[in-house]
Amino acid sequence: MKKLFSLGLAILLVLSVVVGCSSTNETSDGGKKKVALVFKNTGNPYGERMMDGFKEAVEEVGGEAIYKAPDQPTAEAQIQVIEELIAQRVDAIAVVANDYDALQPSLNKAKNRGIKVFSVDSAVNPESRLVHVNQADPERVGRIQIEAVSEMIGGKGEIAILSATSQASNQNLWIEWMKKELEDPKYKDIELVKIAYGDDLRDKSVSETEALLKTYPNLKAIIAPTTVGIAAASKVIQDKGLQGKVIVTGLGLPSEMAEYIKNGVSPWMYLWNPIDVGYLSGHVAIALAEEKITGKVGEKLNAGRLGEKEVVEDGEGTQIMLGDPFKFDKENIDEWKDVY
Ligand code: RAM
Repeated sequence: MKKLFSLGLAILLVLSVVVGCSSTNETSDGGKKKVALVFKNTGNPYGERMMDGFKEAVEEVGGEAIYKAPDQPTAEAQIQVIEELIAQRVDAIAVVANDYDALQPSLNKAKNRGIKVFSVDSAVNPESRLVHVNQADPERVGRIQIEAVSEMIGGKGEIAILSATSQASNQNLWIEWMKKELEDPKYKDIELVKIAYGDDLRDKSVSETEALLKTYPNLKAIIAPTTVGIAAASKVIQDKGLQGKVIVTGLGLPSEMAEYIKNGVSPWMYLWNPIDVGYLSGHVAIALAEEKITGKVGEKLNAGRLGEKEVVEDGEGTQIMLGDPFKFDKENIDEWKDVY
């Protein structure tokens, strides 16, 4: 009896050690927490910089970071990637969504298997996510691009938008706010003639820009709220010697835009730090996987070098906000072009 008792005690001791090991950044089988970032598509340096930050944060707290992106920026392609991650039994999935609603069945499947799912940069609907990691206030992002373009063209003339895909939820939300800003009578002489979609593919963004120039010979400016689009549009304008005639602005990576900011193809543009967007989501992924947060309003997490971050309201859902969009112009572009 005494022997049996001490055997039981020994088993209990071993068990408590195993459970103890699993309390930080490790799964119940003793491995590290595996968390994945799913970007829109391959070949976009913005996504690569996001992954740099994601990996940095996840490794800082002892987890394992996985980066995935389909070849094409479609919901179908992302669903396939999510299915693979479910089979791999990852602990959390952060998705930069190619569609607001279409990922819901596969994200819910992941949720039902105990995987913590959330969106970052480009949101999914609140039913499909625990929280959204937002780079900046969408209203501000939309409105400043219209304010900028108006100043650049003297408040008068035809403008066009060159976006990413027609389903991209981040670009679509920013465009909604651009249209709202345009309703102000002070923009009565500005006409938005077309919204074109370059699908965040370099070649398609180039050919869509060329088509805009051909169809609208009086075009005064192109707003591209996508890093791929703004670089492609700027290249076309420069190659055709149209700088000063057709202005380009929007959201761009300093590393890809420095040349065009300096030579005036794009007088100025905006963005946030994509490394920090990834870094914040890495911390969110681990905090969710460890059940330190659940995505409810008022919860706080330690986001490493970004300090403490709080879950706040976002319409029907919740979000964690990174900060404000940043303006890049001739004065400061050199400081940033080697950073991202
Ligand atoms: C592209 C992507 C990304 C967006 C940036 C501004 O790289 O569409 O989702 O946030 O542009």
